[in-house]
Amino acid sequence: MAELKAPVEPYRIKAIEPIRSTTRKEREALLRQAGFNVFGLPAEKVMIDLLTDSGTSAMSDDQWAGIMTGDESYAGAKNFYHLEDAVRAIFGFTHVVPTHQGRAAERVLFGSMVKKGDLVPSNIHFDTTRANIEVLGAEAVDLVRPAAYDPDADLLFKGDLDVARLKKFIEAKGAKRIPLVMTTVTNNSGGGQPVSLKNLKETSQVCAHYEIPFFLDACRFAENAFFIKRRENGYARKSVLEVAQEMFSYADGATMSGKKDALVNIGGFVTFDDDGLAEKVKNLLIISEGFPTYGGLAGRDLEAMARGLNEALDEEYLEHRTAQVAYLGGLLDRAGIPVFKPFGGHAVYLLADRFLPHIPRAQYPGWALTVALYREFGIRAVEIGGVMFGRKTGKGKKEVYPELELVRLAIPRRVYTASHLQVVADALIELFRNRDKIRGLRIVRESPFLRHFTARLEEI
Ligand code: P70
Repeated sequence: MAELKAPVEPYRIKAIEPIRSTTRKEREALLRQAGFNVFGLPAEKVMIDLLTDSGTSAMSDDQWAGIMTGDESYAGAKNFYHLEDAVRAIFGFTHVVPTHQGRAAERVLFGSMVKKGDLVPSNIHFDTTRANIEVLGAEAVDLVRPAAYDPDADLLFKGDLDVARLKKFIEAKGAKRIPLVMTTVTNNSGGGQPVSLKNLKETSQVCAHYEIPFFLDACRFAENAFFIKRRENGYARKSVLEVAQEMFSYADGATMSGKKDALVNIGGFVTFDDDGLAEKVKNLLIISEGFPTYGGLAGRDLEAMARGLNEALDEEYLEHRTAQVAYLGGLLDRAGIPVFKPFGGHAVYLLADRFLPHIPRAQYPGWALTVALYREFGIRAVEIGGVMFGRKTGKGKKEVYPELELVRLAIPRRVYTASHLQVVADALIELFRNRDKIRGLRIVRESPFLRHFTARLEEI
């Protein structure tokens, strides 16, 4: 078996945040209070927090220095222009509209383009894009190739949209009902897998043929660009920035959660060229987010995001980031723990249905695994499975489950060291040995949209 080398952190630690330990008894009580939902836990009671890579990054000294240069004028703060310059240089679109985070970018964009009865295809929509489409009475449609749902299929670009399916879909439903097509890079709901430039180009050609705008959900664009540089023929000598520029050259615009690949704790934006669309988007923005030069953010946040966008394209950083994911994944895989392969850009995904074959889908094995991981070891992960994406449909309101029942171990950017990852691997290896003891759950309270954030459950 190949040696697994701990990746060396390409940073040293200047400010620290203590990690506190808890007892199993304490964690048991906290789980009960939280309705067996790890979103309900106080973060201080979590030892290693792999709930999300969103907004959890450590900022650099340069970003913190930028915070002090925040211009808090209501309109036209200089930091907005810095952000605009940074986004234009990478994304290449003229309009840059800041929002407080990614889902707000989605809301103002979809609110301006999507109406009831419309269809919005994607490779796989993530939870907030799906919800922001459904809330408008439109339908979010996932059009990846079947292999994207096969955790063992060893594909370089498993996040690719199925272009032939897209074409058929447009022909069958009519372009009029499709206000935009959106590709998520990397594909978060499908193992954090990259999308190739070839695929982006082909998707854009199909969209152009039918005159349908093509947008990227660009949260993890830098990680996607890094995979392209490493894996796609002809890109090894390009810089990650050049690859990213080419990615965006095929699109008409993008939504961005700065909480991922802009290395900030809060922030996002939507960017595109269409002037008419800009007017609509900015009007919606003013009602809910704020004036178009701040969009719900402080000047200092805009500055941190402008600087973070460039840092995220640093190749040593990206090399280490993807190596961290592969290291944790490798430690688990070597121990026989079922994991989604190949390893993606921001997280390791456990195959919860294989980890816990004794728990039926109706009792949410992925959720059960997140509960057990916290109870036994104080580690927090997130379920991306039946609770997040289950849908009650048809007459009997029978619940239909998504293809994949995953637990995501998301790695915050620049936060944890290789030894933290080793601790996580050891914990999971022990949990796997005692997996028979883990029990399923039932939902006792849920909300109609994005129920996973607030649902309360009980153990069966
Ligand atoms: C995550 C978070 C956010 C996200 C995303 C993609 C591909 C848009 C957004 C929205 C959400 C999350 C999930 C579980 C636990 C905590 C948080 N993804 N598109 O971790 O962006 O959050 O800024 O509104 O992944 O993957 P925003």
